[in-house]
Amino acid sequence: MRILSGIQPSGRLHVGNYFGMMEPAVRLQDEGEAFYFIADYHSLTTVHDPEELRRNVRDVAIDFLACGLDPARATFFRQSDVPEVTELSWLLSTVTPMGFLNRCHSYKDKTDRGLEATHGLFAYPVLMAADILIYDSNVVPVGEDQKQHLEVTRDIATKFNNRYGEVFTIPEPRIRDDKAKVPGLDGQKMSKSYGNIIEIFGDEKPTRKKIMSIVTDSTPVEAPKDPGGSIIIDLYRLVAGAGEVAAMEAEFRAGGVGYGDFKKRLFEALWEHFRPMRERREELLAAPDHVEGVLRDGAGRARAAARATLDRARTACGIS
Ligand code: AQP
Repeated sequence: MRILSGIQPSGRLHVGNYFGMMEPAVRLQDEGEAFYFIADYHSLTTVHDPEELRRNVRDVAIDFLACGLDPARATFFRQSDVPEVTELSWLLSTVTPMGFLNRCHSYKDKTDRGLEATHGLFAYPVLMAADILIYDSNVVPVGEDQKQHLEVTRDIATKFNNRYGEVFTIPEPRIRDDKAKVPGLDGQKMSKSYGNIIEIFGDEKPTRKKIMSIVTDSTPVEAPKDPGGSIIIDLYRLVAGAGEVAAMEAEFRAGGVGYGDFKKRLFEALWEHFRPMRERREELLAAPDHVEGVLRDGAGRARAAARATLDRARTACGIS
């Protein structure tokens, strides 16, 4: 089984990225042949400062390795080290009806939020389809927000196969039931562009401050509180055991404890959860050559796999 997933170097990684994609990706390393990449071509739609992009790529590499990506088991690489993917993206674009892209809500969401309406942003799902199909991927672990793009990938692959023969494997999304849409500080999906993120590797004081700023209602300390739909409980569930969550829910219902105390407990649990990863990250920060070597090795392996699929696609459509 081939597993594929990518992450954009468009800023600091957050708790939503971790539980939606990185943690399942790390777990899947043991179940098949995993290919994980840093989507730097994609992030050009939002990051326009070359120095910032280079820094983000390095940070994402270190952070993903710190979170458990094992380069001995998974192929880890920069998207742009496999330029074959851009050629495949063009081949796929020639079978992609405009309707497939017009129905993607992420383009509209992003342009509504002020992002420039470029062709790259509009055609993003085609490059994403190439990313997935070029590695003959069977399974793609992603958060809920990527579900529609996965459907587009499947539709594009089917279109190409119908026109030119069975060239591509049709991939399946792997979306977690419980952690596919991690809420941010304001209750919307945790997202860099909403300014509501908790960084995985933020410093202690600002992280604590952010958690203390989680939006709650104004129920007084002594009054019972509704645990259903509480952002605090939803985040606590990611890092606490079932017993601890049940205990916090019971305290919500009983009253007598303020939101501030629950937030402190949430901070402690989150901080502890990421402690071993923070320690590993410190080691990686001191070994930039090792990290660069991991990406270089990964690119070599990824490129060989990509070349084989691209050649198959070229031959199928008459480009030799
Ligand atoms: N809140 C989330 N809950 C669960 N999964 C999430 N992912 C992102 N946010 C959540 C998943 O993380 C993976 C990598 O995401 P990306 O690099 O494509 O970035 P993104 O989805 O664009 O993340 P942001 O923060 O929401 O960025 P902006 O604001 O730029 O759009 C994906 O699998 C994604 O599902």
